[in-house]
Amino acid sequence: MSSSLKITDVRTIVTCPGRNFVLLKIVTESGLYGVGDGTLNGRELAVAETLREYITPLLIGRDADQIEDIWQSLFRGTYWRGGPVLNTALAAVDVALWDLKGRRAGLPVYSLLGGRTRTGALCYAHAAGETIEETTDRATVLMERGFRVVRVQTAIPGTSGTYGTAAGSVQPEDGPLVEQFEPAPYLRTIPRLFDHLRAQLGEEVELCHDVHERLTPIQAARLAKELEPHHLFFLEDPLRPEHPESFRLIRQHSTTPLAMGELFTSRWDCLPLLTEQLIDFIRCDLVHTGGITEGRKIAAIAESFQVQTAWHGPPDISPIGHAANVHLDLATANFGVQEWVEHPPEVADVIHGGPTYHDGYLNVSDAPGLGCEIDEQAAKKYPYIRGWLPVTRRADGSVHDW
Ligand code: EZ4
Ligand code: CO
Repeated sequence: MSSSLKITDVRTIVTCPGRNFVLLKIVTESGLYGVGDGTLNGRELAVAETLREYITPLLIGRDADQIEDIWQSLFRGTYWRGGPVLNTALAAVDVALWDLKGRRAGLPVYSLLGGRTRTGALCYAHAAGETIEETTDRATVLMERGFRVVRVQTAIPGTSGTYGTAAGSVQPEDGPLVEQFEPAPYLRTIPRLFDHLRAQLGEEVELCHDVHERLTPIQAARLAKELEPHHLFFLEDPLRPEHPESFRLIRQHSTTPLAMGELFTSRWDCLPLLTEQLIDFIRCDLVHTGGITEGRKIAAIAESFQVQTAWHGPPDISPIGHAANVHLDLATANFGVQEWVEHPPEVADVIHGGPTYHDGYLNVSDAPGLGCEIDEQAAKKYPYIRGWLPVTRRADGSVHDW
């Protein structure tokens, strides 16, 4: 190993510039370094402790060139493998090593992954409202900004704090916000939302909707069937992730394209949905699925079955995670679309760089690596604040999927 590639320092940086991020910096003997993202919303310190206590000692002295071997040794070699905490920590290391390799080569990561297959990554943003009219107005604003694809969510009358609407996105410090869900009003409202959107916005704009794993198979089949005339770009995460065979039931009833994956943490979670062609878009979160190394393998399996990628791109992963998404998007033949959310302005104090939006598409610069830098001094100005994801209950008080 050339001494310049010997890992001598691994720094886990926990910071809250408007929201919590867990960032990683891997430094080699020569000062060459790479940056990664290990943010797991609401479980940030579990990942940070895994990185500090269990992973850093295994990285010191290793050859930073050997991304695949380090990946295998942290996943299989440590016996306990998988799950969101361990695979988010693994992703932080993986993404930092790809960044480091790019800086060493003087090439952007997309170039190391095979080079551009497209001029930009088609992206979508979120339009959410307390009423169908408000959702439609917000979608119109996004279309005026150039978005060709828009995710639409609306509050459900008679329930409180519907997923994805404004109130549902806050992260209170003092305990989880409780949201309410009832399938009957939800299943009545969403087709009305799409009736209204198509009447107001026309047929050209591509529309998505995130069910957030809240339906049973037959309920999801009904929704997908009723939405068929509105030609969705995709219906996202209709079912819980535990039993992929349930997607067969939706497929038997509808041609509405389906997307799934943000709760998956490995290629094996995706496999039955891909090999049986039960979905049309695989949308794992690279930051929770072992990083670019695992993401490109998932994309390659998906390509064999004509499934496209739509990597999860929420505000709770940092611009470094978003940059990893877009580098892979640009190099992936079967890329479909990229979810995109703008961060609060303080984020740019701590993390410089990241993807840029222009006229419906995301892009990255040709800077070596991912094109992101962490300002470690600025990160200290924003200490960690414990935050909670919401929980959802039915009208009778029983727990439901958020
Ligand atoms: O629930 O990122 O498509 N995006 C989503 C997000 C996820 C959160 C979980 O941390 O569904 O809102
Ligand atoms: Co989602």
